[in-house]
Amino acid sequence: MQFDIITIFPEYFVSPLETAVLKKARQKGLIQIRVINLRDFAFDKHKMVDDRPFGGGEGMVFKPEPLYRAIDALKAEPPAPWVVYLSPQGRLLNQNVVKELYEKRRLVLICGRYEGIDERIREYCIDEEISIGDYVVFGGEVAALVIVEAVSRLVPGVVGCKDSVEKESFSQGLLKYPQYTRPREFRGWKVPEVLVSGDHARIARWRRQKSLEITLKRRPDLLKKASLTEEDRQILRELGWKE
Ligand code: 9D3
Repeated sequence: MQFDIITIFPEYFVSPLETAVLKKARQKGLIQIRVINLRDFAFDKHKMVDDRPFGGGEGMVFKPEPLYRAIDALKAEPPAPWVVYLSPQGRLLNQNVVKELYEKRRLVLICGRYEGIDERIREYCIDEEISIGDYVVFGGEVAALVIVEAVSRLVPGVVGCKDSVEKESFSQGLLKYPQYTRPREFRGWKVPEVLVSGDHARIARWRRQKSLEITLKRRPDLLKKASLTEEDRQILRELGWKE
């Protein structure tokens, strides 16, 4: 999997890309990540990447020329990339979108700042626009990192155990059951007896029950798409679930 990130703040990416799982995945050659400084494609004396909006108004807009050159240089290298612009106007990211992006195999991620980019770049150079959620951040950099992490996890070998990618939250459609570790009693707070019973079938039933309870309480919307057995449905109905 290959990622090319276009940004005016390349330093922002230094430690995240050199830490923990991403660092390992890059060392192993499972993912390739390049951070491209947009200013390197600004050829004027002051390396200007932004300008005032035509028609007036607050803020600055990314000029078309540096962005065009940066994208064009990346598109010239095979294989053809999928070009994503991170913006609050984009399609909402979720695990299905993450899977689609993974299937592209090569992504160019453009981080916006200020009031956005010249509309002609959006119209002629970008394949899709993505938002990471309905809240406001300073720019596209944090969104690019979210995509790099979420997509990299799908690359075989990046996450230690294949099971943990497939079984977890959202993949299976339910939230996770509660976990406990030693000590069995902490400040008088005890670990549920079932978990230390050694009865693996009972533990599995308890965990499924807790997953269903927590999902119903916090994210009932997820239940519509979750793969539920008739026994799951019965448990949920007893908890007050209205299908
Ligand atoms: C003050 C400008 N706002 C007026 C409508 C719009 C605005 C533009 C750019 C607000 C924030 C930003 C910076 N954010 C991003 O570039 C961004 C983002 C986000 O803020 N939320 C969720 N996903 C994303 S992806 C890129």
